[in-house]
Amino acid sequence: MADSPEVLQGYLEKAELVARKASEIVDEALSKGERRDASIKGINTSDLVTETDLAVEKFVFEELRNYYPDHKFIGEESVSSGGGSCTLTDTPTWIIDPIDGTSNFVHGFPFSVISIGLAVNKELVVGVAYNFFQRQMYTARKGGGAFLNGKRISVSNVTELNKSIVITDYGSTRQDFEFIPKVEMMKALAGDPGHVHGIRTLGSAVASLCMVASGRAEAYFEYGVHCWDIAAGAVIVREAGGIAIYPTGSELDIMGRGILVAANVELAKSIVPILKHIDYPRD
Ligand code: LIP
Repeated sequence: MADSPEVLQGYLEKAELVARKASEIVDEALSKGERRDASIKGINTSDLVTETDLAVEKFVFEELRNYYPDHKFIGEESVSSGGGSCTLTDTPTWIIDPIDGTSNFVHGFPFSVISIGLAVNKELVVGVAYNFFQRQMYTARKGGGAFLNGKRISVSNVTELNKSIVITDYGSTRQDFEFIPKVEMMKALAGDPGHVHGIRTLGSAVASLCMVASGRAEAYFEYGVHCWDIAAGAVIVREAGGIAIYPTGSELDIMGRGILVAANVELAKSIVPILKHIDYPRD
């Protein structure tokens, strides 16, 4: 019963409501000009956190906990501060990135997303991603299709890599072991052998996934991402007709620190051999 369409639809509607309410916290911070008050939370200046990230995560946790006291929660800021668990069990688990694209938020670059995913029995079943700059609400639940502001979306029908836009990113840690292969992968896609129409970096994994889901880019891949960067967006891509796998071509492992999504199998098959595996510790 836990997976019935009605139950999943109920989860989706609550998550959407909570994301909309949480965006009021962001709007207030933006109106007060607070977005630039960022602290460095990681090993370098590109890994940022703001008071707004923390306030949104707290709000989303509290609201969803009121509805679902028995569910579990994984949130970027709770885990990063050492105060939260990052373990996926069979219990329904909400996986939250309060602001995916924090550096974009700080700069006003309009790709920042409140991201709420849900896994049941370790399977991703609900995704809500709200780009508060662009007022774009992406929603999906397993078996129910994907929507942008209530309108059905679907992936691109391009199957050739050299007619595609591919999104990827540098990530925020940028140590040599990861940075060098990431740049090499971009080179191989933009030049020989890929010759794609374009490589894009948006600074938000969730926004990138939504671009593929809505057919505005053909594929996105990234190593180094965490479960909260990809949980909601993976559901949205799949429900829009795309595929979400691990960059080596195997099944997506949500805790495995990597993702490849593509509009179709043909594109995924062209991209996988060009990618280089980067080994990160699991979430
Ligand atoms: C960011 C991602 C971005 C990725 C960064 C970082 P944050 O999330 O979405 O695309 O490249 O490593 O994880 O930290 O802004 O929530």
